[in-house]
Amino acid sequence: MQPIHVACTFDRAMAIPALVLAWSIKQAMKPGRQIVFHAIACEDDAIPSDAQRLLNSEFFDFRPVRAPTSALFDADLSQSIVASHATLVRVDLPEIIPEPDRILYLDCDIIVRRPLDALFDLNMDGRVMAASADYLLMELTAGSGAPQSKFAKHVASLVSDPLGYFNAGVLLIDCAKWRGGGYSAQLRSLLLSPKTKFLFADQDALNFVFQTDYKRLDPRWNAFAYHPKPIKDEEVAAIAASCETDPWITHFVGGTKPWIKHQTQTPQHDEFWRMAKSSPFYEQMTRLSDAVSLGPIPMLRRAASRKVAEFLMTASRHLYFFEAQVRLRPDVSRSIFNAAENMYQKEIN
Ligand SMILES: [Mn+2]
Repeated sequence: MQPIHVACTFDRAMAIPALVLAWSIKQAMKPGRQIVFHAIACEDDAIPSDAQRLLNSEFFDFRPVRAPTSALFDADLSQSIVASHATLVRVDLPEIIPEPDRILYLDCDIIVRRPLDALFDLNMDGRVMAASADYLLMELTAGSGAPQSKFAKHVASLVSDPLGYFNAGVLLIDCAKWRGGGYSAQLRSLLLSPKTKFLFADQDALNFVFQTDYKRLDPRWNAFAYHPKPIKDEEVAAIAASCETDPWITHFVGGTKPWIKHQTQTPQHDEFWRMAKSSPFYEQMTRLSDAVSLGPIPMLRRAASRKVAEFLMTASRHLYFFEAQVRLRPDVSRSIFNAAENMYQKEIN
């Protein structure tokens, strides 16, 4: 049986979370199946020198890889809410790691809670890649009468079916088909000279290229740690509930990184810290957390303005219904909603 090949890409800021991710995979796996974890670093000294010794075992092979120089590091990210170039390296994975038939790409803001065999061995129905649809976007675009968010509009401009827009934090790649289709080169050139605004950098580029032509994963393979409440759309509410009670892979999306204290708390934070604590990287993780978190006063200020933004979003929804009732054009609610959304994005990123 071929080994399970997992890869993640990161810079210094995400190296320790990547090691906790590797540790979580090791804890979740049943002995017997070989795991190769390709840790692709964008700086020479990003990975602590003892990581390999601390992680390797009979069934677990931690392989540090230095990302090759790439034109992607010159991509202009000023239009994007993604700050780091390290994430872009994922589009080059099948070229950087030549040997496997399949690669499971995972973001570094993830912990794995299930053996990965069922995901890695999945029947991909001949598709180049598999991913999970962004179910929170379904809530934003569902016909609930809420003012359409900037994010939902952005996605509608990018793909023909917004409900098929996928989150690229968990990607299963058929390497032969990927290489045969020349996708790395295609995505690189899109990212270097975008034809449209890529708010989410390579995730947008991937969606732009594949549209709905991918194998859909069970959402529990990419369960978001945070769900806004209440969720109006019934289908989305059911997905969110299943992700909250039994996430197979937990993804700390957006501003919910457990090691950044001023970001949003989630029900999965405790489990993240239990995992970090059981790993050999706990001290490094707490040091990282202290270094990147705001002190108590700015933290309170942030929490307060997050509440204001959330209040404005809710208020704009009610105003929208009122405007619809009296047949006004829903411009006031929309501008309040957009202002609140901008404010919120600033707070959580
Ligand atoms: Mn992520």
